[in-house]
Amino acid sequence: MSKNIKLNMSRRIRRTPYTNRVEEHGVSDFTVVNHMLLPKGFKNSVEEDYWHLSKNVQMWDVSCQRQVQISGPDAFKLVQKLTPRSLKDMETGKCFYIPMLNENAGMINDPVLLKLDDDMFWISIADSDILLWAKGYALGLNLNVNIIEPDVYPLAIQGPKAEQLMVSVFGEEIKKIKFFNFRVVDFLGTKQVVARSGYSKQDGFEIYFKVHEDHFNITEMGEKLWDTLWDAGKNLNISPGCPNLIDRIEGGLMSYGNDFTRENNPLECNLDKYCKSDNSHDFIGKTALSKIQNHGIKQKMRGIIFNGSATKATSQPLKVLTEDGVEIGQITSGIYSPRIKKNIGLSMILKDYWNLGQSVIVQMLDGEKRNGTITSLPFPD
Ligand code: THG
Repeated sequence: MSKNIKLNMSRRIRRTPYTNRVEEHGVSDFTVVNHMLLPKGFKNSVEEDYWHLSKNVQMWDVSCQRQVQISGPDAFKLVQKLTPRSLKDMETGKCFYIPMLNENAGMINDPVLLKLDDDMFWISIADSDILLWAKGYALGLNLNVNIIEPDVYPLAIQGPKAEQLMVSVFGEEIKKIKFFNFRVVDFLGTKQVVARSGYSKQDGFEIYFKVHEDHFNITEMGEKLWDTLWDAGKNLNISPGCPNLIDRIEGGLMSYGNDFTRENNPLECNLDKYCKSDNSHDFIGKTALSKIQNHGIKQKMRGIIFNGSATKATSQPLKVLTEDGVEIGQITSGIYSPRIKKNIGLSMILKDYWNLGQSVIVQMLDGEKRNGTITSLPFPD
């Protein structure tokens, strides 16, 4: 598509409390996730942002990680039915990465689940309409739950200096938050959920900024949070940022809708550890999943390192072939890695070819053929 075709902005493409700030910082483009704007880049190249993220601290508007809040007497029962991962031992204050399946064991989302209380959960979703799915299922089962999308706008603080920045704003307690745990901290008299997590392989935090009833001006409060963090980060070389494609691919973090879809089951996505076959609980897709567990899978997500000039971020999948021209997969996220000094990509690969070290051919969009090798995920250091 030509560079000067613009996406028409309308109310359906929702702005966030930070969009004004993001625009003031010179955002170059957006994508849309969960019907909400997600910045894709600023003034610097993806590569400059990658190096900055690996050494400093960045602030990301990830408000599009919408929360599906499930509360009430049947909340646990419903949430457990939505995932093959057992939540039996999940404690309040924990974050769990959970696959969500349809009746065919196809992936419909891969959110982060937060347990706020025994009868209160947030599902921090990737790009599909889980609010409707959960409501429909609860209605069908006649469960006693309340399901809403609360006014929560996650702001991510990512990078090795993230802890230092967070401590300066929220206090020493921040240091006690372990990976994939959260705590409730104070911000200007409001209670905010802060988790140690984020869509990168760097250290970092996600502030699930919530607008409380007595603050009807969401944007004003959001900008206050943004400005407070920004001012505290100036001496740490803070910059605005967004999920970085190089860092994400190197880290083997998959993107729903890009790297996997409803057509894929969780085993193909290397999510086996969240789908133990000895789980006793019932969940959507259980019968289909156990069939797949018994019969085995046909393809699996792998890393590919490939030669040739530095490729820009893939906008369309690149075919992966054998030397004889048999199609064995497609790279759905790919880019040049300045650390590995080769092009890298994520691809589902057919079973006969998924062994590590297997030689493959990557076909560029103009037809050019490049030599490549299958590698493990995350990419080796
Ligand atoms: N943060 C929050 N919500 C999200 C995302 C996020 N929702 C959408 C999307 N991202 C969900 N996808 C992922 C994928 C991977 C991880 C988080 C969200 C992740 N995984 C760790 C890993 O693979 O190393 C650890 C998983 C674990 O130990 O359970 O961080 O980024 N709020």
